[in-house]
Amino acid sequence: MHPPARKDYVSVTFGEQSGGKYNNGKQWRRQSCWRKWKQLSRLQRSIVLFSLVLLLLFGMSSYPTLQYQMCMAETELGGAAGLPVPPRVLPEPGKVQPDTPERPEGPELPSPGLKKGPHRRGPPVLQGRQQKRWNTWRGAVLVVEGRPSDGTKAGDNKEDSPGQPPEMSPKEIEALRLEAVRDSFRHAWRGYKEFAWGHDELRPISKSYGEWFGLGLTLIDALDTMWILGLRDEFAEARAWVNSELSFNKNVDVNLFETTIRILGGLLSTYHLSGDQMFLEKAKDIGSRLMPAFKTPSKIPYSDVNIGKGTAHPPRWTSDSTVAEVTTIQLEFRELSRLTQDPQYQDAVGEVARQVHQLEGKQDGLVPMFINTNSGQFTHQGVFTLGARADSYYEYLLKQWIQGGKKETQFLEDYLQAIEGVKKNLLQKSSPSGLSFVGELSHGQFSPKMDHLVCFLPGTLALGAHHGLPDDHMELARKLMETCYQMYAQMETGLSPEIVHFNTYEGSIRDVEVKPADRHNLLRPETVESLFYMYRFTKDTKYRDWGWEILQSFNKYTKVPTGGYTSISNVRDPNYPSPRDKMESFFLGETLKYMFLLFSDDPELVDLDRVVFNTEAHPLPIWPPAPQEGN
Ligand code: DMJ
Repeated sequence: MHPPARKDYVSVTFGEQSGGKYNNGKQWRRQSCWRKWKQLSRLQRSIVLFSLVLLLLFGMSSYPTLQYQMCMAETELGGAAGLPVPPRVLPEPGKVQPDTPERPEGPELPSPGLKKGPHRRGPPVLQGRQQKRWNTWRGAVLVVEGRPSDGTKAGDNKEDSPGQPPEMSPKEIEALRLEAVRDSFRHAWRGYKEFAWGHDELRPISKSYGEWFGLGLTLIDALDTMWILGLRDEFAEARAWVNSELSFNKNVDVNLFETTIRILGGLLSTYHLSGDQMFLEKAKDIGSRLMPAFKTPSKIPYSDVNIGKGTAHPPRWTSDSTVAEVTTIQLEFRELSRLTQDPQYQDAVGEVARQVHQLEGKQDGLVPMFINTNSGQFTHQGVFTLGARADSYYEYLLKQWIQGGKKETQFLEDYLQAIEGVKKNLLQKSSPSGLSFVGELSHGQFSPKMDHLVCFLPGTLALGAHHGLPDDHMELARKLMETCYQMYAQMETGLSPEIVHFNTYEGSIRDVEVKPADRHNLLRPETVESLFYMYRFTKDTKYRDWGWEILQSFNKYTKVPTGGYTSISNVRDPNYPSPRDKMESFFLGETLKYMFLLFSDDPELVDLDRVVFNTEAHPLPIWPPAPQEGN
């Protein structure tokens, strides 16, 4: 009735094989494999399957890296795929970068006369491998139209013939560096536009995108940067997207803090810079959608809000919020109230600040890292840091005082007390070079650990000193700035890791240690931010030179030829810094903006007596005195 397919198959095939004929047909091979598989014991089969799964997982995890290498190979070989290439991250030093067509026509610019190498100011050699780093770095001169920017010919060995670079006027140096930042921005933007337009973050190696909130985070974070850099065409395109595509009426959970500092802050500052009402309307929309976060038993906000449903909740595993997160939304909500004449925003964040001001559990003005949304009390007490989870609490104490016209004295008092607390509890010197650093305290135990995030502090201290706070704040700022710079300069790539540990024991060989898990660089802004403030207030050009070095290191180790920049996993390996395939929105929102402002000598561009930057580098106005106060 029905042919016993399996039997026919077996009989025909085996008959031929047993008859001595050689059969290498596809069907035979398949069937033979199947027989062998059936003959295996259960254990053997499990081992084979397990190995296959392992192989698959390994293949998947190395996919972005492979793609990256192929992308590099294509670039280096002019598209000749298939040839073996070493796993370089960027084209050889001295080669024209693939984005050179974007460079404006014009005279070839000689080097700004940077002094490079260990003869630079600063402490003596801190890492055994520093010499190697400098040798590597020397090759990384910027190339314009096929010629390095220091006036040597491409390929010249500067070790053999150091030469004297032609002198440049300060104006020429400024122009060169500003254009270099614009180039970097354009390059990053090109990748975002091509592969991630309207999405949250560019994944430059896989030429795709990542979503966090699904709100075009990078585009919004970058709006005021484009305005400040004078990139009007790019700005116009982005504005059109915000106007016609951006909708906050979405069933999506967003983080209150991140959305406030990046999106609300970005829209408000862009409104102020451009005068375009559309940005204010969008700011009002997102601001009001974030308000459900404050409906908690204590009025300390939840971390997450669903901006479509109007509901809010803490993370799944706790009812705590992070102290930095609930105390770093004030500048933005206060400004929203001022602009809309609707006090609800300012009232909500003011209540949080009022409660934190009077809470028990601080040590010399230093705050713990967590706060409970039910009780309104600090939790996990006894641990103090100026890094992750507490950092911008201190920043916003000072900045709220400045924003409000220096009248809200409780912010100033808390800030001054906290800086004394830092000096007393967290400030130490490294060995052997005596770098001042800010460590952490855990139940009375000091840890010499410092996050890169702490490098906001020199800039904030300098800003306070500019606004009349004690001179010793500026002294501390100078010392910490040096340390933050060394966190870059002492690494083989010239880029800082996420976290360092300082040696404090006399007789240590080096000052800085980096644990394997801490070797990543996420293109963070804090050091460049502080360099900007330090240069503004001291006019010491070494801060600009340090920023210039850092920009070149970003270009050398994180720039992806097909567009965009990537976070890396290993700042200690200049041969393969392990790209992570992600460009954080703050690279455009903050890092490149502060870099540009560092190099610009136009005090009008951002006047620090009239604006205050939010923690995501979005400038907001310092409130003018009310009319009756002015009289
Ligand atoms: C940014 O989102 C902000 O600067 C924030 O205050 C800290 N983290 C990132 C940048 O590192």
